[in-house]
Amino acid sequence: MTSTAYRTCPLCEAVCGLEITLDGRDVVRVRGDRDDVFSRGFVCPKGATLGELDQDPDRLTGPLVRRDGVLEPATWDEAFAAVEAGLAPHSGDAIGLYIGNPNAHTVAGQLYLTPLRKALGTKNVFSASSVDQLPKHVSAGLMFGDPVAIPVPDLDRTGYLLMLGANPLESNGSLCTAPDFPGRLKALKARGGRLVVVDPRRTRTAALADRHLFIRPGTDPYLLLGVVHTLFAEGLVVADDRLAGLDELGGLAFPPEAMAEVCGVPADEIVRLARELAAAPTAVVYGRIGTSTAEFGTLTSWLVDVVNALTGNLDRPGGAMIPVPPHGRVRRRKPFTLGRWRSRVRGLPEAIGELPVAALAEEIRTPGDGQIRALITVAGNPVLSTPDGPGLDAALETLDFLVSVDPYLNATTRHADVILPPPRILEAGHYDVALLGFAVRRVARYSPAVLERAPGRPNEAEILATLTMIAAGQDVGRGDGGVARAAEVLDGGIVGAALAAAVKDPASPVHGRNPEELAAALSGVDSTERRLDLMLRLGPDGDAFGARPGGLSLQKLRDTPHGIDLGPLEPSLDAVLATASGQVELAPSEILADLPRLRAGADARRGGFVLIGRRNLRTNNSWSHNVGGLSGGSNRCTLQMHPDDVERLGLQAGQEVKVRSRVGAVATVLEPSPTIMPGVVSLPHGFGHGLPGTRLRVADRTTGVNANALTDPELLDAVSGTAVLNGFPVEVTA
Ligand SMILES: Nc1nc2c(c(=O)[nH]1)N[C@H]1C(S)=C(S)[C@@H](COP(=O)(O)OP(=O)(O)OC[C@H]3O[C@@H](n4cnc5c(=O)[nH]c(N)nc54)[C@H](O)[C@@H]3O)O[C@H]1N2
Ligand SMILES: Nc1nc2c(c(=O)[nH]1)N[C@H]1C(S)=C(S)[C@@H](COP(=O)(O)OP(=O)(O)OC[C@H]3O[C@@H](n4cnc5c(=O)[nH]c(N)nc54)[C@H](O)[C@@H]3O)O[C@H]1N2
Ligand code: SF4
Ligand SMILES: [Mo]
Repeated sequence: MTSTAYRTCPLCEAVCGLEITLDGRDVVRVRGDRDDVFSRGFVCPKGATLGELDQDPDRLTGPLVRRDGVLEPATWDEAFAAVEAGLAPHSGDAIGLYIGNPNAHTVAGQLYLTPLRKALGTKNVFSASSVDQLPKHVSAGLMFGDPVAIPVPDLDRTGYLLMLGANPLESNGSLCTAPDFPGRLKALKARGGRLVVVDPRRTRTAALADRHLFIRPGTDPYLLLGVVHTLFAEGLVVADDRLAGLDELGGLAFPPEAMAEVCGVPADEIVRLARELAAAPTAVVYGRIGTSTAEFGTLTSWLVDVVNALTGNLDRPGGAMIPVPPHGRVRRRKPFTLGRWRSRVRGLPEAIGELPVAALAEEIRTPGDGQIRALITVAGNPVLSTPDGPGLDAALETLDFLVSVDPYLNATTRHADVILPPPRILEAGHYDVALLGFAVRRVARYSPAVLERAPGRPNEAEILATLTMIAAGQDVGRGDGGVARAAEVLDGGIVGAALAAAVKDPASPVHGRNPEELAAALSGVDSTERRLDLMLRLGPDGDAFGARPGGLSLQKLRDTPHGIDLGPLEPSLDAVLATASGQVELAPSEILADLPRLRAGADARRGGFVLIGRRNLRTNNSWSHNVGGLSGGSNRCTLQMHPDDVERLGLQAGQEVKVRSRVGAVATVLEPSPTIMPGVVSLPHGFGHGLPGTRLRVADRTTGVNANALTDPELLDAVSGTAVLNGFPVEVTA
């Protein structure tokens, strides 16, 4: 008997609605949900093969525990007992935590890692953010007071989009949740708007643009400083009394002519960009991975929003807007600060509660007080995804204890002493706690679990809640359903505290009501769902437990499987701003302090090759390669190089070349490509499977090398500690 289910795709930030046809527990077809209010039928190859991923026979069906050196199947009780024993000798900073990217796509990752971090009380928290968007958190934190108040381009209404270092036609977008990004860009052009793409490679997105400007990797801040200079020089700055620091910005001298020499974008083009941005009825600058995992990631992330603010496009329709998701934003009481603590070995600054992952290996390797001896990884594969992966690979082997919450036995988890696999994707409910905060429209959607779990199998929320209890030294009696009880105990406490605060808050729609009654009114199949219900009902669109009839609740979202459209983005800056001054800080001293490094860097970038990454529509970082439907065809892990460079070096298409950086070397196949700038080579990340002890039968057979054997843990964006994955020097030889 077949059945149909609707579920949000958890694989990338586009959060498409999927229509899933099942035969019993088998997925027989996945297509885009044409009635989905946000994605309207769009789907990409990854979403279309979600069934294959979900039913991958290599996904672990139960925990593994290492006994006499060998990972063996165990019961959940045995596995948690092994975790308890493995963590027991360690405390404080000796226990590290690594949080991977898929946590942005699960309810468990969003709601249960904060309690785990608190229970661990360690300074040694790391995540994929410091190989990704951390510079944007830091710039938003310093400018707006809140590191998650990240403005997104108002894609559907803007008249002019300047895009730097992003390739949404392959990635489907990031820090800009917009299902069918390609369609939205075409709509922009169809309504007479313009798209300008700045990228060292003529990507598919660049090919769609009205104009594509090649830029030398890592030099975007020079281009944007040239734009800022021009806006001031030509009197194009739009006054706004919410902006602080205009005088300091106006005093920075970065003339386009000098900037052009460094970044390779002609001075007249820089001036033209400034004039077009100022003249367009609405315009927005948007920068992503290529601007963030780069030498001056924070400076560039900051400049993107500086230009948006100076041209009057911050917080206005068609410009850059800070989304308020249906479950609301937590208003910060204290403005963001950077560097509340530092890493032990290199003294790198903390940001948003974590340290740069580029420091993880040395924190494991270097003896002394606070050395990491036990590590927890949750949905991460840092051996393939972070700088000097092979170095980290070796360091993990020296740990006393490693526990990984992960469905796969892969490059990272093969070192684990215990692996705790979450159940199938379709066995968990889904709500985009993180990504709706970056969405280009206000949308609400909940997908209940499609399939039931095997009895006794915990879901990921319960796994993380149990780890939290273990870390806190609390005994919830794990046997006999105690894993579920851990989540209930944790959630009960969180719900109780949230309601107690809400009823005391005169600004809350439930002010003065009885918190026990409200708690009893929450609905859901488990405590996780009740927590979501609470967030929705107290959110800006919520029913406020009856005070706002017709408002959102989890039940209302259950009743509307294709989602509820809440309309376009609305100005939100006044409600969101959390700086001490109450203004937008356009010239934070922590960021300006990096300008001398930028001025010095201008001379350093001459000669030799620099390497950049690239993404492909059929990959998802390091963990899509086990899906047969995505992995066939030609080798995608090639080194792209401009034909002139190929000829100059006397190399041949298809030959094996050696790529060497300061830290390592890989051998890969050369692919001449006119799409890439001379002097630049490109290698994708996420490959390098087939290490001993892994169980990824499809991925282990694919060709491809670990690009992070080349990336250098010493090369960081100085302000945020984010790794330089784009634009670092390499040597290429036959
Ligand atoms: N298919 C697919 N989709 C994905 C992923 C995936 O692995 N595969 N990963 C997901 C994740 S985790 C993320 S964070 C997003 C990322 O989403 P995007 O930011 O769109 O990522 P990329 O496609 O890597 O695009 C980055 C672009 O920056 C360019 N670039 C490199 N260096 C520079 C530079 O110095 N300056 C400028 N201006 N450009 C530069 C590159 O040539 C590339 O075209 O994608 C998500 N979506
Ligand atoms: N050279 C280079 N390196 C890069 C990048 C680059 O552009 N160039 N991009 C960087 C970016 S943007 C990112 S986000 C990082 C990603 O870095 P990571 O998050 O460390 O790595 P992923 O490859 O996304 O691995 C995800 C892991 O989560 C597991 N997993 C999948 N779904 C679930 C789930 O539901 N629950 C749990 N518990 N586990 C799950 C997978 O099996 C896999 O082990 O890589 C970064 N690395
Ligand atoms: S674009 Fe992203 S969210 Fe949409 S189907 Fe593809 S992987 Fe899933
Ligand atoms: Mo990412």
